[in-house]
Amino acid sequence: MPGLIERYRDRLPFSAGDPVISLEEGSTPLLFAPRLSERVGAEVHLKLEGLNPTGSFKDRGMTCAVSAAVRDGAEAVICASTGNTAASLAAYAARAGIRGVVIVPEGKIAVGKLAQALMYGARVISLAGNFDAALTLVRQVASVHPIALVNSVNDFRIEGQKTASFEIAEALGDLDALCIPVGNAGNITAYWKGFREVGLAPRMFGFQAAGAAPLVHGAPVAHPETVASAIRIGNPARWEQAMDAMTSSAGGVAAVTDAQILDAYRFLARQEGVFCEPASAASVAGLIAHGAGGAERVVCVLTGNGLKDPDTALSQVSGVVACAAEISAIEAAVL
Ligand code: AN7
Repeated sequence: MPGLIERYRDRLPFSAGDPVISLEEGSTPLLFAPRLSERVGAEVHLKLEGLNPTGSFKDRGMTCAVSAAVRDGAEAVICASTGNTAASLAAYAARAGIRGVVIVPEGKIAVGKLAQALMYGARVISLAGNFDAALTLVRQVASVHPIALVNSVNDFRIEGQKTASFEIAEALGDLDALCIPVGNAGNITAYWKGFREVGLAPRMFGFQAAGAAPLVHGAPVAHPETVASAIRIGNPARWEQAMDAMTSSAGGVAAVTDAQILDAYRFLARQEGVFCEPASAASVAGLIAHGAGGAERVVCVLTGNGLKDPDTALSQVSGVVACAAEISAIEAAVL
């Protein structure tokens, strides 16, 4: 499949001769979830964004943001990140042949994401502060130096990410509700824009981790905490737009506890064969805990791949079975 810019150029801010930096992102599966559907009493589909080239939905936005940066002559791109934006930026910067710089909160990014950012060759800066502090600082740096800021405050990110709604519309025709995790609130903003552009208006339900739920409280959270490190964000940049998406679609925002997130995380792996990362499971945790306003057909966005965070996965399972290299021991272990 061609990448997003090629597929949807007529609905994206790119012209025919513009450079395209792509890893053939998008075109991700929309998988029916029979057991989850039975559990919540609705027809539930999972948008598997973890199957993008770097394992998260960020690639949709990054192909657009980096292509635009290259078009505009940028020699470097920068972001603050809880991990996935960093991995994606690093990959697209490598592909473009420009410098990538990422600022991540010290000790709070999943190990797979860190490995990605480093392998793709970005400069990885570990900040003694959280995501919100990192975002404030990169905005300052990008405002005075010729470095393109590619966090979701960059409108090209929203443009790219809205294409997931186009794909859902193509696959289903229509849907009643969308459940999505909310961190910095770029993705819910993008999905709503995409749905509006194809004439759909599903109810938008955003879910935040209970320890990092500023939209639920109506006030920034100074010290956000959650096992879902990707959405450990206390002051979302797209706050108003996220609230607008939820209110104008008659959806809503609610919190899910870490225990609820981890329950959904295990359920998806064991009952549906889908391994997503903890932040992604917040969409399903929210659907299970709060419902989707009686919607019949629901899409849950699974934003990132489970392989990104092996530490959390291993904390949720019993260990491997040790065994001597003898047939009787093997039989005892297997049977
Ligand atoms: C797996 O990488 O903010 O509400 O810096 O990685 O658009 O922020 C990640 C966010 C959900 C929330 N699921 O999306 C980053 C970053 C996963 C994520 C979100 C993120 P937004």
